[in-house]
Amino acid sequence: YITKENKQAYHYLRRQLERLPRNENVRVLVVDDSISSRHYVSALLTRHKYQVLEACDGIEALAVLKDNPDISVIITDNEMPNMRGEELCIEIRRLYTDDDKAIIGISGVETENLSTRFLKNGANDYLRKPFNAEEFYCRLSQNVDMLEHIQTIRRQANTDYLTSLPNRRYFFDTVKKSLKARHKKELYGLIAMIDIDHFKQVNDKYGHEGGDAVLESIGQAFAQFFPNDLVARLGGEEFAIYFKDTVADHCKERLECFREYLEQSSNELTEQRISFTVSMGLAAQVTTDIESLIKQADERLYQAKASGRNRLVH
Ligand code: GH3
Ligand code: MG
Ligand code: MG
Ligand code: MG
Ligand code: MG
Repeated sequence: YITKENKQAYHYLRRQLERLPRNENVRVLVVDDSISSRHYVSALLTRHKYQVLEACDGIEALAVLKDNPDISVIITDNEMPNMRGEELCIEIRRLYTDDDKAIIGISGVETENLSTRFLKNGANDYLRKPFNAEEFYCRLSQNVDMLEHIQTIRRQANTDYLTSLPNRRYFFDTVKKSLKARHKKELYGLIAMIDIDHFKQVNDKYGHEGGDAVLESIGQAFAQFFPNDLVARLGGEEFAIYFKDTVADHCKERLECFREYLEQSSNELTEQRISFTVSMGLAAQVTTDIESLIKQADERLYQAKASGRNRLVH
């Protein structure tokens, strides 16, 4: 018959089974100088389908991390030659953001306050050897869940919900960094501002859903025409492109090509076959100041509007 305990065990096992397919995408690095402990932990991980990498000390661990940036969890012993696990934690936290990797410390030798030191140095969790396999799986999957939640929230914070394009926040953060690098090499920063023409009329004629469909479809068209550049929805029906590695002349041609494509075929993008055009302003400056580039692009966009719309001013 079903007791409370075996009901809990049943639910636990079901949850673990549901996790197995997901675990296949989780890479775990096991760091331990003892071959037998390392293999024991690796075997536990493999049994639950995690992808396992191994290192015999902190130095090797840092090299493996460098070669495999997608490792998300590090399980480390403490007593090891060259570098102790608690020191490895400090190094990992210095090199990688704490929402990128989780660290679980393990040790059989419980020196004073070791668990506290591990946690203070940036570990997320600590297990004492010998440990219980179920507890190990629970702590590991909780840490993986936490990383995934943070990544989801970060992705959502940087993405426009309607078009799935990067949003204003992501655009400004990324472009500011990139402008610094381009400025050092004395290269132009290039930004285009794009605004849909008479978009209010689209909403008036086709309703808000029609307007939304246009925004979604232009988002996809942007992604196709400018796959290697940063295209963002800055707000409303206004978009910006930051050109990563190119010269002003190429940008002009490609923007012109995009404008022509919309003029001729925008109606193919939506079910309601809504035609629309865009106006664009392109700015080019050797600068680290994103505001000044945006201002120039905006002024040129305004000129494009004032001189009849459906055109690029550069
Ligand atoms: P112009 O050619 O001068 O740019 O004219 P316009 O009508 O495009 O510009 P205006 O700034 O007057 O109007 C922009 C409109 O975009 C008003 C607003 O209701 C609409 N809009 C902004 N965001 C959204 C959205 O997310 N969905 C929909 N459907 N409409 C939006
Ligand atoms: Mg050891
Ligand atoms: Mg507009
Ligand atoms: Mg307007
Ligand atoms: Mg506008």
